[in-house]
Order: sequence, then structure tokens, then C-alpha cells
Amino acid sequence: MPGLPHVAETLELYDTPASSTVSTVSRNGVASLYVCGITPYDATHLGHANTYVHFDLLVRYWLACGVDVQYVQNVTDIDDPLLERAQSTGADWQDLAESQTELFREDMTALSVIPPTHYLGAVEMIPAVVEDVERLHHLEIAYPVAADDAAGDDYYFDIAAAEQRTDWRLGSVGNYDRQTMEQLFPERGGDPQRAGKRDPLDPLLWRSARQGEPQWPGGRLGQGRPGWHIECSVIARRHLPAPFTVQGGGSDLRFPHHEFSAAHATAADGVALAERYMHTGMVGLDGEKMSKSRGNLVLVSQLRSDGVDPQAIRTLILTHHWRQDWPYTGQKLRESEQRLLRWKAAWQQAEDRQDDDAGADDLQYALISALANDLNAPAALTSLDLWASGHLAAGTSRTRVHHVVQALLGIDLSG
Ligand code: 5CA
Ligand code: ZN
Repeated sequence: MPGLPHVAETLELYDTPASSTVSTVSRNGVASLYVCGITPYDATHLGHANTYVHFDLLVRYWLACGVDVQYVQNVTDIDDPLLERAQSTGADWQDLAESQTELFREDMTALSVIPPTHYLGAVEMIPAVVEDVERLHHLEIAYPVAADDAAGDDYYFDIAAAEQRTDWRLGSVGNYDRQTMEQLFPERGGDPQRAGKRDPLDPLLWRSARQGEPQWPGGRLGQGRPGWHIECSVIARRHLPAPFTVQGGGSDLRFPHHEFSAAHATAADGVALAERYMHTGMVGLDGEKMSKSRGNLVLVSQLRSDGVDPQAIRTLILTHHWRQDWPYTGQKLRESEQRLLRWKAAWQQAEDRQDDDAGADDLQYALISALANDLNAPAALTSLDLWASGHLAAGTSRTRVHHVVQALLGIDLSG
């Protein structure tokens, strides 16, 4: 997609490790982004959609500046929760993963999310994971732990060894104190009680094959399957420069996932994983985080089949700042539907003036300024309201307005 005219890259983004907004620039005209993808069951709920729509704004901002974007996303197509869901419903785990990934991609297309440059499953990257875990073991930053119920050993990441030998420190990415991390670890897939670990927070790198579980060749590690954080760390580093520009995901990934993905990278390669870490807010329903494990879900596919315009879902999401937690309500969705209709009606009435483009220029400037300032989507939508109510500028080329709004916000005013 060609850039918009006269747009300079001046992006400020809130970075979790820095706990502040910092200037973020592409390198040699290339911006690189990794956003953690779905675990493919119960996709796509509004929480997922919230994360990918907000990162889509970042992609669109860069493209508007004429920057080349390398965007990688994974699909966690092998993990405990996926296997548990397949087992409890009697489905084949691969069929479940494939069908849910397909549905996710359809939902993203409907929401006008520009697809990643590379979309990769963890399963296809297992040989690269094995390589990295073997290397970490060789460097004595990984260690084996005997498993009662498996023929081979499991392998864990040694936090203390990594802290001694690398620049990474526990908490330096997710920005939590030890007490908070201890509380979050078991809630988010960690196993602090596992006997034989050196530190209760040491994360799993390689799980030795258990009977009845899917397994792959692990070289010197023996048959097994990867831990979660090493998957994303490897997928990102095999497809993006090091360090890449932004690592993204929901705020539930601050710890342990992004903390340890970054730690594994620094330990394996001696280079930081990413320059910035962005964490989107959580969408809730009825007072709780929307999540597959709680089952309190509003699915994009359900809303679509109920006849809701996907552009209204996108509008609803962009009504919120990317860092904001927010609760879903049907009322908010209806308000977003009305707001979208007002924009579309204004656009229908606009003329196609070639002589005076002040309106389109003003709108482009307002949208770019809002996005450059920590991707402030609510401010961008307010500018669109002002334009639609005729307050921004009178003379407007409708073709250009359509182009600018489509390019920057992914909203099609003509649809
Ligand atoms: N497969 C892993 C990442 S490697 C995973 O977290 N999958 S997920 O399906 O649980 O979530 C996919 C993405 O949506 C993640 O970035 C996650 O942080 C985000 N997410 C999950 N639930 C919500 C929610 N309620 N609100 C906002 N974002 C959410
Ligand atoms: Zn991930």
C-alpha cells in the first residue's frame, strides 16, 4: 500500500518496560512487528479482535508513512488448553486447530485487519525450537528435570543463570515485582510446585513425551513438545530482524509469556528480542475478563451472523484507547453502529471537489496526529465526528476522505 502524501514518521508509543511513552522509529525504512496469535479454540472473541484491530492501527500508521512493515504472527497450534478442549469435546486436536484458525482468519478479513506478512504455526517450527533449547542447555541456561510419568526429562529455563550471564533481568520486560509474578505464574500456565526446579518461576522449555500426547523428535532432548514461551521467541527470531521494533499482545501476556520469550532470546542469541513491548487492554464481560477458560465470550462470528456490520465492531473497538480495559455491552455496540451510520451519511452527502482539498487535508492531519500520539484511536474517531458534522472544514474531496479514512482507520465510508 503506498504511503499518504506528506506524512512524516513521528511515532510515540507506550512501552511496558519503560512504563512511559517513548519515541519509536523504523530502521532503514523497515518496521518489524510480532503479535502473539490465538490459541485456536473459541476464536474469535471480542478480546482477541480488540488486540488485532489495535495493532492493525500501528501497521496502518507505518504504511501511511511509507515504511515497509514486516509483521509476523503465530498460531499456538499445540498447547495444553487446546489439547484439553479437544479431549473434552472428543474432537481431533488438529481438526479443532485448523477449523478455528480458518474462522479467525475470516473474522480478521471481515474486520479489515491487514494480514501479517508471515503467519506461522508452532508445530512447523519445532525443529528450530529444539535447536534453541539444545543451545540453552549447552550454555547451561537450561537444565533437565526428571519426570515420573515420562521416559525422558523435561527441560527448564534457569532464571538465575540467565540473569548472571545476560542483560535480561526477571521483571525487566513485564515490569512486575516478584510477588506479583509469583501470583500470576500459576494462573497463566506456570508450574511453581514442580519438584526439581531451581526456581519456582523457571519456565518450561521442552516437555518430554507423555503417553497419549502429541510428540515430535527432540534430538538430544528426546521425544516431546515445546514450552509456550520458546515457541514465540523462536518464531519471531527466525522471521524478523533482531531486535525487532515491537512485540505485542494483550496485557495478560506481560508475564510470564513476554518476559520469558524475551529472556530466551537474549540467552540464546545475546541480543534483545524487541525494542518496544506493547500490551493492549483486556475486554471484559459481566465484570470479568473475557476468556475461553471462563466461557464468557462474545464471538465476532456470532455478531456477524446476527447481522452486525463488522465495521461497527471495528468502530466499537476503536472507541477505546489500546491500553484501556473495557467492558462489552450491547448498548455500546448499538452506539457504534449509529456513529458509523452518521459518518457514512456525511460521506454520501460530501461532494467530490477537486479545487479545494482543505477538508481532506485537515482530516488527514488530525488522524495522523492522533495516531502518532500513542495510537490515540478515540481522538481519531472524534476528528471523524467533527468532519461528519461539518466542523472540521467545509470543502472536502470525498474520494480523498474515503482514501484517508480507509488507509488510517480501516473503515470504509462507502460500504
Ligand atoms: N496463543 C497465545 C499467545 S502466543 C494466546 O494468548 N492466545 S489467546 O487466544 O489466548 O489470545 C490471543 C490474543 O488475544 C493474545 O494477544 C491475548 O493477549 C489477547 N486476548 C485474550 N483475551 C483477551 C481479552 N479478553 N481482551 C483483550 N485481549 C485478549
Ligand atoms: Zn506468544
